[in-house]
Amino acid sequence: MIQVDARPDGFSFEPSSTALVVIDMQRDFIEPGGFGAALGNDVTPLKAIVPAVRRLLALARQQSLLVIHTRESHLPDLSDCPPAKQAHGLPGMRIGDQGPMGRILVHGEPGNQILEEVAPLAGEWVIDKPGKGMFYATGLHERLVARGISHLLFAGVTTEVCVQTSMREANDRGYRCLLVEEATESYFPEFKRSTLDMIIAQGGIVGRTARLSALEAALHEDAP
Ligand code: C5J
Repeated sequence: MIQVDARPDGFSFEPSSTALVVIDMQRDFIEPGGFGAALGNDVTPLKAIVPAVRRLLALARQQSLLVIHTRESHLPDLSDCPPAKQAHGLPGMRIGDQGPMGRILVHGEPGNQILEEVAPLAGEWVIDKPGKGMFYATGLHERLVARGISHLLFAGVTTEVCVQTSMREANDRGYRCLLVEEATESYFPEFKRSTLDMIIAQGGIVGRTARLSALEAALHEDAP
């Protein structure tokens, strides 16, 4: 059993029943010249977590954890995008509109791809999700149950939207969750801080958070 020094208290997991979930590390959210930047967001803090996500991926791969990557992604005909979701956002910059890197949040478009630096390897799961959360309309829960996964380590963007939604959905479905603090980011620093605070409040109401170094130390201590 791996024991991680986490907040508000420890997080224990068996690698064989744990998956790393990397949420939406997509060009449109992270690269200058993408959809996120076109909305007026500073993408610099998001780009800055790439080395931490790479370290986390390396660690997970070394330990043979299941690795899952998600993309916020809709079918080209938007049949999987409820009108209420499509109606959100600035006019001309909504899901399916032409953005700076192709149609916004549409499967197969250049901006919808995962950054090369953190790209999935063969055999890793890639989940295209039409929601903010990773369980809505993806069949992921059934796949995780079939695989015997009970614990999830989270990374990715943005902390308060798709990461937090996925973590809450996961906790409701019975998974124990840990968010790796340096491997997640928001366009709004105060939203990231608040999300971490929300997760660990009230005895860790939806999970735990930990520094990447704490996870690395725990896994290396356990190494033969
Ligand atoms: C957003 C996401 N922020 N991946 N998506 O719309 O968090």
